[in-house]
Amino acid sequence: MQMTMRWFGTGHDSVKLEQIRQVPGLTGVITTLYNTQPGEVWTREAIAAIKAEVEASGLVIAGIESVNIHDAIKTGAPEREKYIDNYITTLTRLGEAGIKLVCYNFMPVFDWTRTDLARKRSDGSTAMAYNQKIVDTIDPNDMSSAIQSNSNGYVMAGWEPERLAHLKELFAMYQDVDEEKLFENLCYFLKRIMPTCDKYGINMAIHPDDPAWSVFGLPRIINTKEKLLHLMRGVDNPHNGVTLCTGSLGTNPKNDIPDIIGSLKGRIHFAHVRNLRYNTPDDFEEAAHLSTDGSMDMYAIIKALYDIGFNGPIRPDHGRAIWGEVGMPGYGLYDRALGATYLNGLWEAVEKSSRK
Ligand code: DNO
Repeated sequence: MQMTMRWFGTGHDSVKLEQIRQVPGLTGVITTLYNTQPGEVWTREAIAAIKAEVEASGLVIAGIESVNIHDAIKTGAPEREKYIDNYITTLTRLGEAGIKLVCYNFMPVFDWTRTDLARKRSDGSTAMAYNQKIVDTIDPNDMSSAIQSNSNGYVMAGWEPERLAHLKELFAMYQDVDEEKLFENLCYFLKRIMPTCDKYGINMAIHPDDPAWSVFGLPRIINTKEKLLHLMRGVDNPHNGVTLCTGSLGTNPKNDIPDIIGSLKGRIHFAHVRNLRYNTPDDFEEAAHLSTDGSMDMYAIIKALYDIGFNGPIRPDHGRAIWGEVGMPGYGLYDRALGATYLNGLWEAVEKSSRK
């Protein structure tokens, strides 16, 4: 595996490449062109510029998170052809630049959802949290503005104000899209882009729904082992793969993550590894990466990845805000650096004990 950290780009992130470079064992970043909108073609110049900036710091771009998918593709609207062509052009340019991993999601309207970006924990840190009872009563517009105004001045990935200013229209677009239709549209999109992925060796890695169930009545299709395998079979090409996100799949305690990993050999192209704590069936909060701080067995997760021969990029995921750091919620340096170090330690232990 290759240990990496997400970096949003100069001007969009409180963390600097030089700081990331000093985290032991960290060799790459996962980034994006944060100023682009879903559906837009990425320019060769912008790709070359961010690549040069990352490489000048001694790191590499290990993958893109995300090249976002336009809602016309998700809803199967007639304009999807144009947007799929644009996506193919972006993939071609990334492939030409030697970038071979693209993380994306197929969640309607919202990407990940949290009801609290800074819930106080007993150790004085703050972490992001989710409460279903709040989601059941809140207006989606209010949630969107709460996220935007509580993010310490950063634009949270997936909550871009330009797109969410049109929430009403977005919801209307999905009126006739059920889970089956959404799945068909996803397969249609993947089948159209696979020849380009084959040509450049690009691994597409779908990010699971977060949380792993439908919110605000919108369909969601990537949240259990069965659904992941259904998609792997639906477009049976090794470049159609998964971002194994423990914090997303793990929101549903019925998802056995080591078992899911074992069932996806050869199709996990990227791993987001973090822990969370279930408080009640309706409520969870993000924990430190350490197994005993949350509800997941991180050793079993790393061992399962090792056992299937996972060799792609891995990154610590959302961290708590600790030691007074103020950054984008979930994406400060300190707790993610602790997370990377812990995951590296688990990996070394699993690797050495498996060799015997
Ligand atoms: C949240 C992230 C997601 C993820 C996208 C991938 O912090 O895990 O926003 O990047 O779903 O497209």
